[in-house]
Amino acid sequence: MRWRTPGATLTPQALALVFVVTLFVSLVALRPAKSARYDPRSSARYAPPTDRDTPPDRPRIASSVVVPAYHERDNLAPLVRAVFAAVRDPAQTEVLIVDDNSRDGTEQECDRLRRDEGYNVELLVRTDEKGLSSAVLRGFERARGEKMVVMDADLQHPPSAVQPLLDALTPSTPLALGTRYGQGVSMSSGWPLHRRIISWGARVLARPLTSASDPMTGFFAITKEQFRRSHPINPSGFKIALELLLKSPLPHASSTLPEVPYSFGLRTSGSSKLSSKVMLKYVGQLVSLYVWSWGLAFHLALALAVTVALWVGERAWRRRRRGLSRGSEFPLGGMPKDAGTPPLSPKGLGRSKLRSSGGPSAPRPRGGGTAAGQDALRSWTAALGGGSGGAGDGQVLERKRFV
Ligand SMILES: Nc1nc2c(ncn2[C@@H]2O[C@H](COP(=O)(O)OP(=O)(O)OP(=O)(O)O)[C@@H](O)[C@H]2O)c(=O)[nH]1
Ligand SMILES: [Mg+2]
Repeated sequence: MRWRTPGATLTPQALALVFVVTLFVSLVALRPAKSARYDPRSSARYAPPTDRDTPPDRPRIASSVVVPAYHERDNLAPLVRAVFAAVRDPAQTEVLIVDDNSRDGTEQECDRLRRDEGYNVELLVRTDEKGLSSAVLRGFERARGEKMVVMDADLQHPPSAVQPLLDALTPSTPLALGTRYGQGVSMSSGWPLHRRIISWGARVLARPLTSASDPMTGFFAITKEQFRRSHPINPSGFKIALELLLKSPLPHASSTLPEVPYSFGLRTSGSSKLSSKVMLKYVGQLVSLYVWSWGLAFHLALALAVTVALWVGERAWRRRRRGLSRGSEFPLGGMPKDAGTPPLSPKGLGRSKLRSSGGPSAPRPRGGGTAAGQDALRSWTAALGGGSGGAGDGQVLERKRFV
C-alpha cells in the first residue's frame, strides 16, 4: 500500500530552477552600490585627509578621541573631563565631537569646556548629512591625532579604557577593538534583556565574517595610516568597526587584532538612537559585507539556502497534510489492517474517496457522501473477505481531504 498526497511535488527540475533564479536575483539585487560608498583614499564627498588639511594652527598631535554625538549635550562635560583625566598625555590629545546639528546647546557647551575649563575640545557640526558611521568617518578626516579612538558620548564606554586602546596600536597592530565579551568584564546588569538578545543575534550573524569577539562595538582605535589604507566603506549604518575590520587590511601577515575588554555601562542622560530602522539597516550592511567578503560564494550559498529551505518546507507541509488527512479520517489510528476495525459510517466516509487501482480516471460517485461511503464500505468488505479488491493487494489508495 502506498500513500499519495495531492498536488505537484517540487521536482529536481523545479528545484534547479529555483536555485538558478535565486542566484540571478541575488547577483543583480545585492550588488554593492558604488555611489553609496566612501573611499578614504579618493572620496569626492569628503576631502581625503592630507597634510594640506592640517594647517599650521592645527598641528598634528598624538591622539584624537572621536565622539559621534547627537543630542548629547548633558553628557559632554563629564565625558571630556573623564577622558582628559584618563589619558597619559592630555596636551597631546584632543576630543573631537562630531555633532549632527543637534541644536541642543552642544556648541555652547563645547565653547565653555574649551574656554572656561581649558580642554582641547574640537567640535564639528554637520548640517548636510546625518548618521553615526559617516560622523565617525568625517571625524577621522578632521582628527589631528596619528592615533584615533572612537567612543560614544553617553559614557557607556569607560574613559579609563581609552589609554589601553591607544597603547594597543602599534605599526603591526594598527586596529584595536574594545570588547564587552572579554574576561573579567561585564555588561551593566541594567541592560535590558531585549538589547542583550539583539546584541547576541547581531554577533551571531557576523560570526562567519570575523573571529573578533565584539565586532559590533562602537569603542575602538585605529591609526590614521590604517584608515587611509581602507577599501571603500559603507558610510551609512551603525557598525563602522565591523566595516573597518573587514575592509582595512592589516599591513603584515603577522598582524593581529588586539582586543581591550571593557565593562559596558548604562546611559545616564539623553536617549538611545538605536531604532528598529537602525537594526534593519544593520541587516542590509551585513548582507553587503558578506557580498564584499565572499563574492560569488555568498550568492551561491544564498541560492542553495533558499532552495534547501523550499524543499524542506514543502516536505514538512506535505507530511503535515498527510497527518491531518489520516487523523481526521481514521481517528483511532490509521487504516484498518484487519477485520477488527469497522470503517466510518458511509456518511462520514463521504469526506474521503477510496479508489481502486483504476486511478484518477475512475468515475467519481455523485450524490454526496453516501455514494462514496457505499464505495468505501464495499472495498472494506472485500478486504474483510481477502478478495482481490483488498487494500493489501497492490491497491493504490489516494485520499483527499475536502475541507
Ligand atoms: N553625529 C551623530 N551621532 C550619532 C548618531 N546616531 C547616534 N549617534 C551617537 O552615537 C553614539 C551611539 O549611539 P547610542 O544611541 O548611544 O547607541 P547605543 O549605544 O547602541 O544605544 P544605547 O545602549 O541605548 O545607548 C552616541 O554618542 C550617539 O549620540 C547620528 O546620526 N549622528
Ligand atoms: Mg549608547
